[in-house]
Amino acid sequence: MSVTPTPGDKFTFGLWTVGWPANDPFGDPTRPALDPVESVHRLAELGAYGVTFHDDDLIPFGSGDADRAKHIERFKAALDETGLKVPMATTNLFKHPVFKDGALTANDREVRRYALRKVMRNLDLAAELGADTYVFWGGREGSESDAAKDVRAALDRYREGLDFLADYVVERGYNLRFALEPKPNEPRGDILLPTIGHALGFISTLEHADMVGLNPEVGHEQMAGLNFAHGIAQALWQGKLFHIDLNGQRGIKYDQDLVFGHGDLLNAFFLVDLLETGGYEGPRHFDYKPARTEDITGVWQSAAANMRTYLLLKERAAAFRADAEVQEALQVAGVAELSTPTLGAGETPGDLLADRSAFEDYDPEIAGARGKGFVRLNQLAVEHLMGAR
Ligand code: DIG
Ligand code: MN
Ligand code: MN
Repeated sequence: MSVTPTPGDKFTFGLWTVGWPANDPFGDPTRPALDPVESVHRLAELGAYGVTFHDDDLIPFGSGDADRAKHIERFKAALDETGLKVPMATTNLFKHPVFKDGALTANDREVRRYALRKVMRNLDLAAELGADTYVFWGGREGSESDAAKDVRAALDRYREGLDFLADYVVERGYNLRFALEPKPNEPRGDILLPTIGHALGFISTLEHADMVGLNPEVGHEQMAGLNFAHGIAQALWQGKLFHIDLNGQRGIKYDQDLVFGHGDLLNAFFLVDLLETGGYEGPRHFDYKPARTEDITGVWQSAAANMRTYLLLKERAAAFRADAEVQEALQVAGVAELSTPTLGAGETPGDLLADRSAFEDYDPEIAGARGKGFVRLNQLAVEHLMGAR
C-alpha cells in the first residue's frame, strides 16, 4: 500500500484552506494572498483529486460580471490543465457584515432574500463545474443572546430556505445534493444545528429530505466533546454521509482546524478504518488551516501532511484488521455478535415470554463477571497505530 497520494485516493482541498492568509481575531495575516490558480496547480502536483470553493474564494465579493467571468475562465483553464475536479462547492454566507446576524435565518427578511440569491448564483456555477455536492455551513446562523433569536422561527426560515433551494436544483435539473455542516459555536455564540444529531433531526423535516445529507467536520463534533467516529457511523447508518471535512482538533476549545491527525490521532485511526470499510465512496476532503506560523513552504508541507497521514492511518488500520491476534481479540470481545438480531425470525412477545432461558433460568451474575477483553483489543489498536506491530 503506497503512502504517496494519487487522484485515485480522492483527496480534495478547499481553496480557502491553503489560501488562508493566516489572519485571526488577534493578528494580521502572516502570508500574502494566494491565487486560486496557483493552488490548483500546486495541489495537483501534490497528488490531490480535486478542489472545492466558496463563491467568494474564487470571485472576490462584489466583482462585476466581466471580472467574474475572467476569474471563472482562469479557474476552468487550470482545472483543464491539471485534471483536478470540483466535487463540492458552497457559499460564503458568513464573512460580509451583511450576514452578521445570519443569512438564511437572519431576523432581517431582506438579508434572507439576498442570501438565497447569492446561493442560487453559486449553485449555477457549481453545476457548471460538475460538482455533485453543495455544502451549507451556517456559521452565522445563531445568536449570542437568547432574546434576540426565536429559534423555532429560525428553524422555520432555515427549512423554508433549504426547501426553496432544493426546489430550484430540481427545477434546473442539477445533479446536486445538499450537505449540511454542523458546528456548535464560533463565530456565533451558539450556532443552530450544532451537531450531527441536531442536523439529522432537522433534515427529516425537509420537503426534499432525500437530497439533503451531512458534511460533518472532525473538529466541530469534537468542540462539542463528541466522538467523531461515532457520529460518522450514525451518518452512514442513516445513509446521510454525503461529504466529510477532515482536520484535527485538540479538545474542547476554539476551532483549531489542524492538519488531519494532528489532534485526536486514535479517533482519526478508527475514523479512517470506518471510512475505508464502511462504504463511504465520497471525497476525502480537508478543511483545515495551515498554521499561522508557517510560510508558503509550510503551507504546501501541511497540505501534503493531511494526505500522508490519512494514507498512513489507512495502512495501519488495514494491518490491524488483518492481524490474527486482533481477530482473536475481537472474537473474545464478541464484537461480531452485535450483528446478530436480538430476536429470532418472527419471534413474538409471547415467544420471548415463553423462553425461560431469557429470564427465569438466566444467571446475570455469570454474564456480569465475564471479562470482555476490550482493553487488550484497544492496546492492539494503539500498537498498530504506533507501528509497533
Ligand atoms: C468551515 O468549517 C466551513 C466553511 O469553511 C465551509 O463553508 C465548509 C465547507 O466544508 N466548512
Ligand atoms: Mn472548522
Ligand atoms: Mn468545514
